[in-house]
Amino acid sequence: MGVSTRTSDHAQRPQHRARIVTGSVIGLLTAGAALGAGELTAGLWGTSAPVVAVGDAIVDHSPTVLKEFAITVFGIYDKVVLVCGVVATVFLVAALAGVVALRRPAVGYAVLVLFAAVGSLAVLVRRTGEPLAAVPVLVAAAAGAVALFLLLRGAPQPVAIAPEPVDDPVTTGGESDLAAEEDAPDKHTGAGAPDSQPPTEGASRRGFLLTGAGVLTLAMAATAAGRYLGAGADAQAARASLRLPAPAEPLPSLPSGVDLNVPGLTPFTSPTTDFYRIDTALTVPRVAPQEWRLRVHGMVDEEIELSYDELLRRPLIESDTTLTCVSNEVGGDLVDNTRWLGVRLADVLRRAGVRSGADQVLSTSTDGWTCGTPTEAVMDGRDALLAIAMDGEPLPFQHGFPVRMVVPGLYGFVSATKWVTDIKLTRFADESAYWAQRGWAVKAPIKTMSRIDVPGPLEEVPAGPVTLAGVAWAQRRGIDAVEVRVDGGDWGKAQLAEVPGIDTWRQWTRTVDVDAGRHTFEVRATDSSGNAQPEQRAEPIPNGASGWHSVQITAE
Ligand SMILES: Nc1nc2c(c(=O)[nH]1)N[C@H]1C(S)=C(S)[C@@H](COP(=O)(O)O)O[C@H]1N2
Ligand SMILES: [Mo]
Repeated sequence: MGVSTRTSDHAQRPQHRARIVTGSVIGLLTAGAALGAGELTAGLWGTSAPVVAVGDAIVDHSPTVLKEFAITVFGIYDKVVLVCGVVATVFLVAALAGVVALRRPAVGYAVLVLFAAVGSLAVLVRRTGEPLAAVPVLVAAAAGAVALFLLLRGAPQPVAIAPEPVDDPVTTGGESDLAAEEDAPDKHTGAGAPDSQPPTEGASRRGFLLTGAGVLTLAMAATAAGRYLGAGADAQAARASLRLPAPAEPLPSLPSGVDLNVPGLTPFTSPTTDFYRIDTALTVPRVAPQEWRLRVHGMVDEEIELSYDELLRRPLIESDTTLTCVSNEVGGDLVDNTRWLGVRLADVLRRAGVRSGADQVLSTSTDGWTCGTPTEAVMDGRDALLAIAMDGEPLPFQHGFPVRMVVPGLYGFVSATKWVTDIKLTRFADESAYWAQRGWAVKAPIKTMSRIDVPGPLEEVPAGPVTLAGVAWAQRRGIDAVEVRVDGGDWGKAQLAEVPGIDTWRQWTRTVDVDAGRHTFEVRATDSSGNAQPEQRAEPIPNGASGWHSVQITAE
């Protein structure tokens, strides 16, 4: 009797420790699964991750002195420290709850419910009237419950180590806890236990480890994916709540005659949702303005760094500029026009002080794409912008939010860096940009070009008068004339729409008479420097397509 009691004391100590370890692991993994699921759902949902929401709620409801204290002590890392504190608390409570849950699972689930309640409260006090914002918290709790269930089911059952007469109690008690535990299975089953035996503790431990590893992997993957997606959530929220400052130099509203109102003709101002998009980005970068910085360096007198707020405090100007892609084929639609709002890049460069000889403005986007623009083009007085808005709205993410470059007169690949964060003054002789390295031109001014929008290719029209209409562009020079001809006949001048300046495309229209049958219409433009658009065809590579656009139609 006395011996048996003593032996079970020895045996219970390792058991006790094993239970604490197992229980803590279960608790930590459950918390990991819950937080991971919360991060992922928040990332997909576009709201704050549960821990961040709790952190925000704490910030909102803590006294100013405390906030100031945190900022003084932790500086810009105060938010990080706070979130880490929340996470540490969750894990600590979870570890304790896990130990208890091993014996009383209900306690584990109750703690999850408690977390869900606290988390939901934290989200909802901030986002009143948005009950769905609590979804990530609820999903987190549900994932935690599933993980807890699986882990508890797979947990090695603490096996009572019954004293066996042959055992020397001193040896058993003297062994390390780990060794005593490790030995336990053999004592019950012996080596090479037949498969028909109920699962041994060794088997159940392996199962538990597998379950644990699975939960851990999923939790980490979910956290990573959620973080990745969620990075956009901040940016999205910031963009949505952005108030655009008024321009220091507003433009008058567009002349009423910019649109000729011919059905089917491309509108003068491209709706932003239809604006062509060209870039190398697999996923659209979502940069939060509060995180955005522009570094200006290289061949400058003084390197500078600008925050988004600093940029917005500089005088903003408006500019009507038509953007064109060098890959645009004759007749293609990789060209669009809008009114941009931004800061003059020349002003920013002048502040840094451009050194002589720096003939290239090499700009880089957050995703590492580079673009080389002649310094001259930026400094010569044209509306070379660090743009923040188009058509009265903050740039959409896919068009470069929060800041992009726009330089009239140059194809986009040498001028229009989206998500721009770095500008280096350098020499064309020393460094080359992304597309220049890939066989495209180093310098690429936009060629004079015209396009027929109406009638469309192979359209059938009634014989008699047919209205032709389209757009023409020659940014920096302006369109002086557009001519059309039918079936290679005489060129006839088209009527031109009004334009606000020389950097936009210009609508044109002309009515011609056609007999029944097939006809070919051709168009050509002349810019204000007197250059007529050449007939000779050129491929887009290396410096832009050329040639006359034509359409064939049938008149009946
Ligand atoms: N970061 C980045 N900016 C970029 C590009 C790119 O690939 N990455 N492509 C350029 C090209 S080739 C063009 S034509 C314009 C197109 O701008 P949009 O997509 O806003 O129309 O963006 C330019 N800016
Ligand atoms: Mo382009």
